[in-house]
Amino acid sequence: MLFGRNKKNPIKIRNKGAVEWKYSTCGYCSVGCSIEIGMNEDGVPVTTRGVGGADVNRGKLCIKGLTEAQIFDSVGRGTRPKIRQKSFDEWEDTTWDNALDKTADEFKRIQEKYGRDSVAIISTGQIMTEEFYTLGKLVRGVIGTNNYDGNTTLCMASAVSGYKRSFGSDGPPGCYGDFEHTECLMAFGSNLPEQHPIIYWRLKEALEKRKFPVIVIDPRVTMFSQFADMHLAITPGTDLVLLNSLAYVILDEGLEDRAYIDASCSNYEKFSKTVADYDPVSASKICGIDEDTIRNVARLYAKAGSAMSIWTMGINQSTHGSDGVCGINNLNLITGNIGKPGGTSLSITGQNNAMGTREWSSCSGLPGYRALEKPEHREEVATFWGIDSSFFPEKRGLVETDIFPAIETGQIKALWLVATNPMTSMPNSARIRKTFEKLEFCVVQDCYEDVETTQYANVYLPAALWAEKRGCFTNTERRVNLTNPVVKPIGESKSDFWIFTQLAKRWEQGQKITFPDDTEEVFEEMKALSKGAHRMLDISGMSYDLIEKSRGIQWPFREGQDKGSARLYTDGVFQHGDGKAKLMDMPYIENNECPCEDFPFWLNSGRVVEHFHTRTKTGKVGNCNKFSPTPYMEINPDAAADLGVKHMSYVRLVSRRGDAVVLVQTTQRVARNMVFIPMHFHDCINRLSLGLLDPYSRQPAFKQSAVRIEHIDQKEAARLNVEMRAF
Ligand SMILES: Nc1nc2c(c(=O)[nH]1)N[C@H]1C(S)=C(S)[C@@H](COP(=O)(O)OP(=O)(O)OC[C@H]3O[C@@H](n4cnc5c(=O)[nH]c(N)nc54)[C@H](O)[C@@H]3O)O[C@H]1N2
Ligand SMILES: Nc1nc2c(c(=O)[nH]1)N[C@H]1C(S)=C(S)[C@@H](COP(=O)(O)OP(=O)(O)OC[C@H]3O[C@@H](n4cnc5c(=O)[nH]c(N)nc54)[C@H](O)[C@@H]3O)O[C@H]1N2
Ligand code: SF4
Ligand SMILES: [Mo]
Repeated sequence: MLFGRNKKNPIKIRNKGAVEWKYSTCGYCSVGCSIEIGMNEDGVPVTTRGVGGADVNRGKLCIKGLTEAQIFDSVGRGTRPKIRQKSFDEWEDTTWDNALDKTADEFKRIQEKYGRDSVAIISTGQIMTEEFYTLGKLVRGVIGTNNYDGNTTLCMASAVSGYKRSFGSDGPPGCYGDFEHTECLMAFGSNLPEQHPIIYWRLKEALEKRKFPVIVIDPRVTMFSQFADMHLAITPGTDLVLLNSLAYVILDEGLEDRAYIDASCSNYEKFSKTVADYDPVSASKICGIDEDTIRNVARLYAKAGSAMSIWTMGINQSTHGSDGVCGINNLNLITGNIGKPGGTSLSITGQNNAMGTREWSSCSGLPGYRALEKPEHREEVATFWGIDSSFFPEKRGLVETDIFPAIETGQIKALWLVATNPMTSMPNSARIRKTFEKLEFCVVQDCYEDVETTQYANVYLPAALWAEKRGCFTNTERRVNLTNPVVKPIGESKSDFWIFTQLAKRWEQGQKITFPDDTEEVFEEMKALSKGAHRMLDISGMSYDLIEKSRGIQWPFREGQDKGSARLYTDGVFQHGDGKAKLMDMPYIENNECPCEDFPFWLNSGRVVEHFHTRTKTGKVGNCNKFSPTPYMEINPDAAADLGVKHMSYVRLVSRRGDAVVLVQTTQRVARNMVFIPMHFHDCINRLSLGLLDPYSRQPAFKQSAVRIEHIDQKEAARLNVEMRAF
């Protein structure tokens, strides 16, 4: 029976019975939304809402934030420490003492036998900043291995490296408020509406008040490109060529900001000589963007009163990732668009606390953007912690993508994973799986015990989830925000902070160094370490109370200041020794695994709005999982027709590394020579990916490899798909 529109029942939002709301920060992505968690009469989290007075999200949340209350007690949460003698033995529940004793004993045994660096530690971008700082203290100050890194090598390493090469330091110089001022925005390899929905909403709000051109550079027709004024469907891996060519046009037509270049930039001669080879006619042949468009975009950008660029994984995850970042920085430097309202080079970060690890974890050096390579920094931190500075290595050790090959060759024997799932997220999973088999000892510390890496773990440490603990996250725009514990950690699980401090006690040196009892004390310690006239990363004016009241504060925020700093480098002075930014001269060298006769399709990968990474969380939330419950591939309908492949049938994809069975989704989003697969599924995209490394950042080129498509018996495929998922 048909009802008239006005007779339809209105949508009813079920009353979830929240009687109290508790303040926190969303635990998923780097947008850093302030969130309130609704508790029912029994003190159980039942729902969430955005915080109206928070500058970041102004009351809004995306689908992940809106369903976040469902992940506290979802299936797969680890509630007890577990232990087993060999990887494939049965798990046994154990006590915390046992699990931690075993971990410390094995690390000590292995270090004694094979050397200090034979134990590797890989952490994350998803624990609290105070936890990062504490882990850094434990690793650098107590355990003493130099093979310590985070999953941020898969994510933000190219941005970090590019910022350092251009500006002399890491630290995104802009903020979301720049949308309100800019006259032209370019987005490179970023699908903002799906991956950073609330930043996108901020951009849309700005666009509703005042029109300015939005240009999206992405080989795929993303949601962002559909909303943009111009979409530049670039040939994968060639952004550097486009960027050099944009600079060519700007210099050739005299559109540069000469005064800014003279006052604030070095290396102009070499830079201008290199970009002189990238005239739009030659560049268009490589990057696939026609010469007129290159000229138009260059003029539009250079003539705008202020112009900004944002970028995410389409740039970072490439063999030219670091160069791409420098290319974006070059563009903004020669047009005088750094540190001014609406003029910036803003890397959109990934995980909720990818920034916190960059700042404080000591993964790439020492806390507070200090470097192992600088004797004065080693001395300063050693004195502060009360240890001998000779205990520190004099340069950074291996990063995640070099740690796995070092396990393969037997150089590393033990691995401790904190909040990361490389079995699913590293390229070439078959090789990673073999690598795990070579370990003598493996510890997995995760909120979920069903994470794939536990297959190879000897010890599993159940960690508390984000809002079961207290501490800070830093978001994309350098805003430090507070997370509060709204419930106790589930079962016997413990905060990562507790785990680190308890483990520290099991070393003699760990008893000598002070590890505070709670995270607020740790924050005070970090504040003290951040203070200094020339320190950019100064948080000395912050306190937990003030952070919560302000709904987040941007650093630098020095003692006595009444407002955080929206932008860096506003005075045109940079962190290189000469105070200048360096214009980088970077010729393009083609080294991608390009499509060929045997593997005729580009394999691109990325994300969808409803899932987060390896789905340990969103895979268990009904409203997220129902949109894409199984691995699938986007293919152009014409390419599908050529191959006789039908929409919603299964195919086998084959690369030089391995194969994967996926469901076909025909769509014009991808070109005829490209397929796209979401990264979220285990035993899928990364069975195929190559992941060549960027020479500076060592970040894998997840988005550029080659595959072929083969037919597969449909019943066999359905069976295989179930079996593969079940492993
Ligand atoms: N819903 C959701 N949101 C998330 C996450 C999530 O898992 N789910 N993860 C968070 C994290 S950690 C991260 S790092 C971010 C990632 O955020 P994004 O980088 O925006 O997401 P991706 O889909 O990985 O990649 C972005 C785009 O890069 C394009 N691309 C591929 N190759 C190239 C190229 O050569 N050049 C250019 N210009 N573009 C290219 C792809 O087609 C894709 O559309 O998202 C964060 N937010
Ligand atoms: N093909 C392809 N592969 C990719 C990418 C791509 O675009 N394409 N993107 C890459 C990028 S940008 C990223 S960031 C990585 C992400 O890769 P991973 O870091 O491996 O993925 P996650 O699923 O986020 O894993 C984080 C784990 O930490 C756990 N966890 C969450 N919070 C906490 C906590 O507070 N404490 C503890 N102890 N555990 C916690 C979660 O349950 C989860 O198991 O994937 C990379 N891999
Ligand atoms: S945009 Fe990011 S931080 Fe905001 S609610 Fe969504 S997942 Fe959470
Ligand atoms: Mo990421």
